[in-house]
Amino acid sequence: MKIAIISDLHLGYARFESDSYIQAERAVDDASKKADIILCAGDIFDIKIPKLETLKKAVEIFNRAAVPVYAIHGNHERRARDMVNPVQLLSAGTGVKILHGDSDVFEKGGEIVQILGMGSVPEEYAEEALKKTMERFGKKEGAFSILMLHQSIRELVPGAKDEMSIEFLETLPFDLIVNGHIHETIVKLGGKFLIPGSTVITQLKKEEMAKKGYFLFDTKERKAQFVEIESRPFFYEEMKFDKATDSDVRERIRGRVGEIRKAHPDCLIAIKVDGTLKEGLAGTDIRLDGYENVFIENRLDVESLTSRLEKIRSGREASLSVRDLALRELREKTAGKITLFDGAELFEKLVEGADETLEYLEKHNKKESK
Ligand SMILES: [Mn+2]
Repeated sequence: MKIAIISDLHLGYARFESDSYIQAERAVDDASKKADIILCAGDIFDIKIPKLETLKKAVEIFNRAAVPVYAIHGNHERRARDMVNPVQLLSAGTGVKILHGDSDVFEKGGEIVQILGMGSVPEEYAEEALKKTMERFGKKEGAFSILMLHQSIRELVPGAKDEMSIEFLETLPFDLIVNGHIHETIVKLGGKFLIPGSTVITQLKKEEMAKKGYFLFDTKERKAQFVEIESRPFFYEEMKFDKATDSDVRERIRGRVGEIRKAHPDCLIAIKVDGTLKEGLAGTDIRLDGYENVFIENRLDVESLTSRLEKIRSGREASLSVRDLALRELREKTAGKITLFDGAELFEKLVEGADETLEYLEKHNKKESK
């Protein structure tokens, strides 16, 4: 039997809304031609309460599926126990079957597969919830058993602690475990644990340059094949600058965007700009807007921001007040630039009052003209 595993369609994802529909439709259409059943591992919708237009699109896409579809809800669709989530609504309007804490059996040509699903639960309860679900699960003799989840995985997500672990999953009595949530394509446990990744770009991260698609698992061969779907090309670039000006940055971006666009006119581009700017320029001074489908992460000037924070910290250690810190900063900034008066002194006089300020300036003016 052939089983298609699709995940994280994120229908209605606002930034790339039409991509979310088109690419999900391609995955479901293609899978329904090649597979006997389709498993949808959560985050079919991008938000808990989608627009009616998104729901309509979802119904249209899943009504085209020529084979049974089994789904669970993801964290993007998870709602309180007595509330309706959008996957339930989709299920009511199509043939999609929901398997939250529940299993179902599908039989074809004498071969039986049994699928147990558990929709997204808070990560810290995931292993417990799955153990409870397993207690209720009546495993069918002779069936090829599949577990479908939508959870984060300790070994795969940096900084994860309380998440479900692959080590734990390995101990479970399933022939295949499929998972959503993680938007990258991942294969573990010698091909027994599969994460197809999302069908649409959502994070604009370097890893998302990888092709989008779904898994097609063959129960006879016990092997999965990743089936690519046509998706909008995505490029991730990093640019490093050293004492750059506004136009240095903008020209380099324009040049590179032009190059990429020549071969891929409608692609998405993410650029991380990093490094230092010419003295006096702050990262926020650089105008980086005005490009369509180019997403720029501006990390310019971070060094000086770090050193500024360092200054505040060392000032705090010397137990200077915020006012003293500001005055010290002002004195340093104006040093050598203003000769007529001392910047910090003038500030103090301004705080005292207009008369005091004028008196101060007059005094210094006389000194200067001498
Ligand atoms: Mn997701």
